[in-house]
Amino acid sequence: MDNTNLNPYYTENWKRLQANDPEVYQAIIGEEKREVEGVELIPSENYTYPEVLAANGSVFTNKYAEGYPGRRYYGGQKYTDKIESLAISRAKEVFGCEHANVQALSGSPMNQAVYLAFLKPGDTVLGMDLSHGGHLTHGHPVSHMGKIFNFVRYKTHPEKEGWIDPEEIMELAKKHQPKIILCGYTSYPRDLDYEIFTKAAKEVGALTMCDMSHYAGLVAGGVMKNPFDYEFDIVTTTSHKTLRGPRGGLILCKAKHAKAIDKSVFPGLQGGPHMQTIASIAITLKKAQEPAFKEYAKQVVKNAKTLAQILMDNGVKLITNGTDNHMLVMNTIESFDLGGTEAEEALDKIAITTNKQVIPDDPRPPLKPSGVRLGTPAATTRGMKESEMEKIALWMVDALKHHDDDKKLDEIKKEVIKMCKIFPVQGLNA
Ligand code: DSN
Repeated sequence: MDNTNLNPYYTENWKRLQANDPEVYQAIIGEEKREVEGVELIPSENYTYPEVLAANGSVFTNKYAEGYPGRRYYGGQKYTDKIESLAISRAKEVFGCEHANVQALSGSPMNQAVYLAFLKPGDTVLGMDLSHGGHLTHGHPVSHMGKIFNFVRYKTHPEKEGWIDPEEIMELAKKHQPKIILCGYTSYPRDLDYEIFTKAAKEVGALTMCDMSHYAGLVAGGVMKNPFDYEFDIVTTTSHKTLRGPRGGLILCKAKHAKAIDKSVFPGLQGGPHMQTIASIAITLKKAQEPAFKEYAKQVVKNAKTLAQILMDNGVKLITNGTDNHMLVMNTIESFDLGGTEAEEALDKIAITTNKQVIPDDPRPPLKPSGVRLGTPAATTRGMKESEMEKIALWMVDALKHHDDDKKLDEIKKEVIKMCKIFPVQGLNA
């Protein structure tokens, strides 16, 4: 096929959007400017590849493809089959697993599909408590999954510097006899000892499941442990965090679980897969195999460790006193006598975007928690390294100490914006 006409066509589409719906167009341009102007430190966010932006806005949006490659309920699947098969084989190569389902619409349906594949209502799952690092879909009582299934929660332990306690996992497993033992997290700054979970699962005959959404890119880049090296049954991950892909979900598993997982995703839970996302996932997984991605993953961790060290040198209290991954959880009450919401707002004022975060057993409510969560994937994507992390840490400490001083915050913001100009984001306009 001759692709030479594609570019003018897509440029023309942007012009049409600008002319026909200027409100939406301006919001997109505004968001692009916001993302480039300041430092993005939300650990679950990243700048995706320009190739992914192209594929995500492509004609695959038009196509229904219910079913799986070679077994669809609609005609016209020559190209959808090609890209879904590519995404599946690349996922298996990147993560060393026997089966991959790439159709989950995002993180929540991805985890729901796993529970619904293997559990009956009322069955027990052992997962991490949300304030200690778990996710809503790991069975928080407000989630539908938390109502349908019986989630028992393990915690982290202050007397062990905030780490998971292996004995607690084994005790809870023996006591509650879960069908699934789940690990993985959204706000725990450490790598996991997967044997803790596989041993407990073996003892009680449970399946092992890991939600590595936050750090899948670091697993792909070889800087964090891969749960499949520990014989995990099922591993889930979103594709848009450290992996840098589109907003989607992957369910990876042993071959013996393939049928149950595929049936659970479709027709069990979802209808037509988002083929534009699947095309983008295929692109992302090709990139994840390039040597540059290994360098990226290494730098994400180096940057997080540097950010953590400079913050701690300046009196900041971090959960577990450091990080092994891309993420830091700062106790802002203890460090600055400032709630997480107020800290997030002060950092917004200096063009550093973070998110307020509950800390383990937080006495404060989720919208007014005691901490802030930080991460280095996006800043690393735009080329920032240790020396920029040092500057960012010192600006943050200064801003949080002087959070009431708008003039001071404005001065820092100018410095932040000046630094960001040196690090353009590939494919985005400044
Ligand atoms: N909302 C994501 C995060 O920020 O960690 C998890 O789904």
